[in-house]
Amino acid sequence: MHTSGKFIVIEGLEGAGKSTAVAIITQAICAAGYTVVNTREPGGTAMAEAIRDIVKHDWQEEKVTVEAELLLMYAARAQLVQNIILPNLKKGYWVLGDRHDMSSQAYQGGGRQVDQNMIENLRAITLKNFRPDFTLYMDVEPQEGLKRAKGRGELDRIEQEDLSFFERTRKQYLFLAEQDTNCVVIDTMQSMQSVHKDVELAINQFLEC
Ligand code: T5A
Repeated sequence: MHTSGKFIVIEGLEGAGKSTAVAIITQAICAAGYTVVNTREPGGTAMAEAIRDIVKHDWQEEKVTVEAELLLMYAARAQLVQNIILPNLKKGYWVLGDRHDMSSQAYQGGGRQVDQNMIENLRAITLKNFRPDFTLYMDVEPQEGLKRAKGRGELDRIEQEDLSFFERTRKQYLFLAEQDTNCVVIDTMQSMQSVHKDVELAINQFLEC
């Protein structure tokens, strides 16, 4: 599939500092003279935002099952990729995603221990050969990430999972990051100032390529 803009993705556990990274990268891309479109997953279209609400808070009194969660993540991704990401890339804009497919591989594949073949099949149906041009994985120890997330307010449905869920998710993130030559890992256990510097360095190196 031919696109002329670039698709950059920020990944990481809750409290990893993705919002800060998004702000730094948006600024760097704009400074390089490109138009940036920001997206988030699940979400980013009217329907995908409704799905976000369900996966973050359950549906009224009805619990979201593991299978429904997986399918909803991909339904939201299909809406966002077809309606927002691809049309903007075709216009030559850069798209900066707060989460994308690596989140499903890590949370549903690692955290929920869903069979990888099942995820691969959904990925093939939804994305075909579409992949990010560059991914920044913001690595944080789960305990620290959850502490930061708690400091920000009430925890949502997924954030209330136990520590072992986030440990499995992080392990899978690290495994995926190591395999992906277009992915850079940022250590966010450092001070915010050091994280800021590392993010700037990574995006500037990508922009210089
Ligand atoms: N999900 C999503 C799936 O399970 N499968 C999928 O396929 C997809 C797409 C989405 C949820 O859905 C799940 C994953 C999630 O559980 P979300 O709101 O998009 O939810 O994601 P969250 O991770 O919950 O978003 P957060 O806002 O918690 O994470 P951020 O953006 O990484 O954290 P941020 O930047 O707001 O930072 C949190 C706090 O930490 C501080 C910040 O100032 C802030 O107060 N902080 C630091 N403090 C000290 N030192 C540092 N280095 C710091 N960096 C940040």
